[in-house]
Amino acid sequence: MVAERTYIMVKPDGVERGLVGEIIKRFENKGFQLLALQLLSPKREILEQHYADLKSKPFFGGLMNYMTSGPVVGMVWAGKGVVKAGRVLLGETNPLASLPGTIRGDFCIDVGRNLCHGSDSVETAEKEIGLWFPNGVVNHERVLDKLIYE
Ligand code: DAT
Ligand code: MG
Repeated sequence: MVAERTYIMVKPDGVERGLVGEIIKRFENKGFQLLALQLLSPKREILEQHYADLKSKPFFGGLMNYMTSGPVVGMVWAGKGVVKAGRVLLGETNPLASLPGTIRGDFCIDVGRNLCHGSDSVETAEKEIGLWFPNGVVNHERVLDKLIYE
């Protein structure tokens, strides 16, 4: 029923700190639908593609070291406006600028340890979903949708 999808990833610090369930819970509570979920230790190559637009940034090396420091949990969430709303749930890139009530606002401090990733546009989301889930995701019409959408 709802076509919009986003790629949400719990970064190594979030996995290590045991915040996977907390982050999933916020997307579930909102009413978004989980379409895919994986725990994996990402290779540099996939991260270089994922963060291709940041390659020239001075923090790129640090970002690569951080993102390869442990396993990540990647997810695909679907729902009306999920790309933008997903980023609202995550908070600002800089956790100190994130309001309480957001994931980054509630659980972290440094931009280089900001716990989670969320796609920044519908186009980017589809690219990221293709990159991280090359075998596709489930396509399931939820019974619950009748209670979430009018
Ligand atoms: P976002 O993750 O909010 O989409 P982004 O795509 O601009 O932000 O950057 C990707 C990640 O790179 C971000 O989550 C953390 C890191 N990063 C961004 N800006 C940074 C900076 N100024 N210093 C250190 N790390 C930074
Ligand atoms: Mg980004």
